[in-house]
Amino acid sequence: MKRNTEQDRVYSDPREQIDKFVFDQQVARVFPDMIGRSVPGYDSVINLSGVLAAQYVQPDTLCYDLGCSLGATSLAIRNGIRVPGCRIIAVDNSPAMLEQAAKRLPAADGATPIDFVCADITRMTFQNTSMVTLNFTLQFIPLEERSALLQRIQAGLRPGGILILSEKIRFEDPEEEQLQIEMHHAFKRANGYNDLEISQKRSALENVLIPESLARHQSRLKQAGFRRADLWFQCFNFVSLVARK
Ligand code: GEK
Repeated sequence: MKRNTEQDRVYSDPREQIDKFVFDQQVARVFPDMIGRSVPGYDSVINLSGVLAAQYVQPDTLCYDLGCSLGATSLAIRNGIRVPGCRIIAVDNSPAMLEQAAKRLPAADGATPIDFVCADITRMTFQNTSMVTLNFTLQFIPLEERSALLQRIQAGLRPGGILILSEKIRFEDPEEEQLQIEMHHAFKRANGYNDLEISQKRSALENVLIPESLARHQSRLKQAGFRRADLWFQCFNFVSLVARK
């Protein structure tokens, strides 16, 4: 998706009190700029989701893009799909995000349709799907709801179907954790964020974005019934896994 949006300056002015981070209009307006400058490897993960769609999406199935924000992953999947009869269900519970998504979606006659749905993904069931994406979304779901969500996704997948799970992770080794955070902050500074913006955003995300270790993700995916869950991408403390039914 093109980054022809306003620049993210949400945390640039000093705040007396930092409220919890929410996906409101202010964030939705600058979202492509915000996520591109904050998540190392974001563009690669999104574009490669399209490559995986070309490989694994099966004819006459649904693809679910969960926590779709402005629809970047949905667009990559639509560009990637090579088989007929598919639909993409793009879900987010932020009306502000979906409003921006609708404004930006380029028309593509004849291509796989994308339905934007405003819903809480922890309250959904999934059916007849060959590809599900959770690109940087599970990290915002309460810890106690994560297993049940993954089990429902697994249940809705057809044999051979995949889940792409992309997340910020934490590391068990305290020194590695520190070094990865240091490198992530260097990435943000290189993209124009200053130390005040970095620290205010970090406070706002405390207990809102809850990262877990790679091992924890892999064991939960196995418990949810996935045959395997393999790492296919890592950049600093951001990873993507492909889990297979
Ligand atoms: C991208 N995947 O550009 N139900 C539905 N949506 C939710 C829920 C929920 N319970 N909780 C959070 N969200 C996108 C980027 S952003 C990642 C995903 C980030 C939504 C939330 O509204 C937001 O749009 C998205 O999950 C997370 O490829 O901002 O770091």
